[in-house]
Amino acid sequence: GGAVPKDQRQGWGQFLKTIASFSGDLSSLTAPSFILSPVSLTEYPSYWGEHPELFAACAEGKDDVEQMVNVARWFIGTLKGQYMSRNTSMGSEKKPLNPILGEIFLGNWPDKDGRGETSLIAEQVSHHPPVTAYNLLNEKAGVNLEGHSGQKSSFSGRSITVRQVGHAVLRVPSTDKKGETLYLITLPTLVIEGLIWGSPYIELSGTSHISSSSGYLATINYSGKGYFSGKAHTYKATVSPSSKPTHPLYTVEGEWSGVSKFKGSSPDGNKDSTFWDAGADREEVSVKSVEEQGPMESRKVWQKTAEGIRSQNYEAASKDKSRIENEQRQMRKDEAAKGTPHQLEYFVHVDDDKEYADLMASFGGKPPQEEAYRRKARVH
Ligand code: 0T9
Repeated sequence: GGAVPKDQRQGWGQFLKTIASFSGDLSSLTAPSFILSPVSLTEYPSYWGEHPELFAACAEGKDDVEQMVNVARWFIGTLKGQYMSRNTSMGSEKKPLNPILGEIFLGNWPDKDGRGETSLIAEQVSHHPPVTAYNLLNEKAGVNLEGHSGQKSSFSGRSITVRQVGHAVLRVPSTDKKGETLYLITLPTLVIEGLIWGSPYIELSGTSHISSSSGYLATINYSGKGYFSGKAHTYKATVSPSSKPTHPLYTVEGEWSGVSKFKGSSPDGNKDSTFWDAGADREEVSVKSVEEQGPMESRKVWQKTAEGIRSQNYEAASKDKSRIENEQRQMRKDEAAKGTPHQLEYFVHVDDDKEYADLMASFGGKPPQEEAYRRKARVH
C-alpha cells in the first residue's frame, strides 16, 4: 500500500486485523506511529467555531425560516473543518490523542467587524468511551451552542462506520426579539475509507437534522463516491415546516467540501444562488501558549507526547503517553478508595434531555431518552 511506510506495513496489517475483530471504542487501540496525530480529541469542538461570522449570523433573519437557513449555513460551513481538515493539514485522517478524564480545551475567536467574540470551553466528561462536552458562546450576538460528542464504531468489510452519539442545542434570540429560539442539531454518520492504503479519509452518510422550536426542520442527506450520487462529499438539504417534512420551502444541493446552491428559490429571491462556498478561509481558534496553560488544559497535558509525535521521536511519545495513562489509573483508584469520584469542572450531566425529546418529537420522531451535558452557571 502507498501511504504506509515500509517498516510499518506489517504493523498496519496487524492493526487492521485488530479493528476487524473489534467493535466499540477504537480510541483505546494502539495504532502504528505513522497514523498518530499530536492533537487530542478534546480540541475537536473548535471546528464548530471556525466561521465566527456564520456563527454570529445564526441570530439573524427577517423571519424564522430565514433564521433556520442561517443556522443551516453555519452548520454546513463547519463540515469541511470537522471531517476533512486532518487530510488537508496532515495528508490523511489521523488517530487523535485519547483524552484523559477532565481534560479541558479553552479558546476564542476575537471580535472583528462587530461580529462579537466567540469563546469555547470543551471538557472531556468521559474517558472510556471518550465523550467531550462543549459550549461555544458569542455573548454580543446572543448565540450559544451546547453539546456533547461520543462515537460508536463498527468495522464493515473494508471501512469503519462511526455513528455519532450526542447532539447539540443552539440558542439564539427569536426573530421577534421577545424570547429565544432553540435549534436541536443531530449529527451524521462517518465512514472511514482508504484504510487498506493507509490513507484514511472520512465520507459522510445517512441523515442529520436541525429542528427548531420555531417550527422548522432542516433535513440533510449525505452521500459520497460509493453512493447513489457517485460524487464525493455531497449533500442535499431541505428546509420545511416541522409538521410537513416532505414539503420543502427551500432545497440546497452540492458539496459540503465545495460549493452548494439553492435549487430554485432562495430567501434572497434569486434563483439557484450560492448557499455556501467551502473555499472560504477557516479561522483557527486562538489558544493560550502552553506555558500559560493550567495543568488540565489539553496542550499542557499532551505537550511532551505531541512533541514526540511531531519530531517523530515515537519512543519518547509512547513513554510520556504511558506515564499519563498510569497516573490516570492511579488517580481513579485513589478516588474510588476515598469515595470521592471525579467532578466535572464546567458541565452538569442530565439523564433525560427534555429539549432533545421535544425537538425530535416536533417532526414526528419518537426518540429514546438521551443524556446531555449543560454548561454550569457562570460565576463571574
Ligand atoms: C467530533 C469528528 C469526530 C469527533 C472524530 C472517529 C474519530 C474520532 C471522532 C467524530 C467532531 O465534531 C468530528 C471528526 C473525526 C472523528 C475521528 C476520525 C477517526 O478516525 C477517529 C477514530 C477514533 C480513529 O482514530 C480510528 C483510527 C484510525 C484507523 C483512523 C485514522
